[in-house]
Amino acid sequence: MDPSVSEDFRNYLIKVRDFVQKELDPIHMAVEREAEIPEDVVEKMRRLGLFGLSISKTYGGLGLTTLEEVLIYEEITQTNACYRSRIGTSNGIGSMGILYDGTEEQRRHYLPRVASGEWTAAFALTEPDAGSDAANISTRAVLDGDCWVLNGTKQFITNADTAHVFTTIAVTDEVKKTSGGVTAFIVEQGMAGFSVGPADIKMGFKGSHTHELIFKDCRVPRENVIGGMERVGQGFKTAMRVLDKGRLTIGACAVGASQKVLDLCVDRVRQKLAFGTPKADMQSVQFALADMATQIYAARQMLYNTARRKDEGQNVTHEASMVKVFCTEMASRIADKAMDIFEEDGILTSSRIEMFLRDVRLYRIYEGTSEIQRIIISRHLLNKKRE
Ligand code: COS
Repeated sequence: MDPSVSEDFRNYLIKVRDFVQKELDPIHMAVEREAEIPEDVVEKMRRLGLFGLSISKTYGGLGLTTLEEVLIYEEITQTNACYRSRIGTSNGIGSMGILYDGTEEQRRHYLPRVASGEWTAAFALTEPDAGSDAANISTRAVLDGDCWVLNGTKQFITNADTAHVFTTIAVTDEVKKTSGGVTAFIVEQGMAGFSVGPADIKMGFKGSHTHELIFKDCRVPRENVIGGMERVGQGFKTAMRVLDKGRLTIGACAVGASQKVLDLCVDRVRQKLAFGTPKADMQSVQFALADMATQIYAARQMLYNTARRKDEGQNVTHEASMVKVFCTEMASRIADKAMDIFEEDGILTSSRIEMFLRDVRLYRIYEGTSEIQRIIISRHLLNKKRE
């Protein structure tokens, strides 16, 4: 345990670990099969405060530091990845824009409800033709009297079916684009002209639902611009700040999943015989485990160090990208190696390896692909912006 965390937090982490082992893990296969987290389990997550990890105490959350938050996510991702998705998207990218840049009135209205889990928040940036190239979104918002009128389509929006609040990014000035022409709005479920499409059918993350969002002359009150009318045009920066934090937490998810896969491999090679002796006695297996553990150790150190630096108020944009690319690519390598160690049994659902192999693949894509992270890192090195 990191020495800088408080006694209170240590006790909370132990409670979360216990909850993961006793409540979440035993049903991880049912959640996968049914593609749904049972509502009574979501209710227990609410009671444990998991929907308010990153929301300040002033607004009803736990107000954890970034380091504390990544420690919690490391625990929760040692089982089915969709549990983290349910809570992490809501009190992460879904509501962070309101916490960072919202008006005091917006914070007081939305954040306590998100922190308690009464309302779920979602983040609507990605579009069918603009995922990585966030500057090229085509959802438009035009001011008409007291409302902004939104038109466009968003895609792959996590928790859209349960969300009440959508941090929605739209273009408000075609010329200025990312430099003053993109605005962040709070769209609420039920607003006229707003609808949620059918659930996507995916290869992994089955218990976490993504949907298309459709805005057809959707009228959003002026007061729903995040930060108020004086922040019209500043929404790209809000989205990028939110993603800086999000990318760190995805790094934590990748480390948590990798640790679990390593633990499963260690158990496996102790029990499984090959050539008449436990596989654990084979040097090739020992070296594979050693390499996995070494990579996880390195990933964890860069994750914690970046989280600490963020907590100190430093700009960690390119370090967060390094964390995301390193940790998530590591998780894929480790899950793939685990498949070698488990051999044919690895493809059985009961091994859990096949689920991790499918799920960790998404970590390399959402909240910015590995290629996007490399663009951010190399731009920092070369100090060069897009022409
Ligand atoms: N924090 C605050 N502001 C930021 C920022 C950050 N991390 N990154 C960029 N900005 C600001 C810049 O300073 C710039 O402001 P000025 O014009 O006032 O100088 C503005 O935003 C535009 O920045 P930039 O020119 O770097 O934007 P680009 O269009 O070149 O795009 C990338 C930058 C590629 C990094 C961005 O499009 C991106 O992150 N894409 C991936 C999106 C993503 O993760 N999608 C997944 C969806 S969420 S599941």
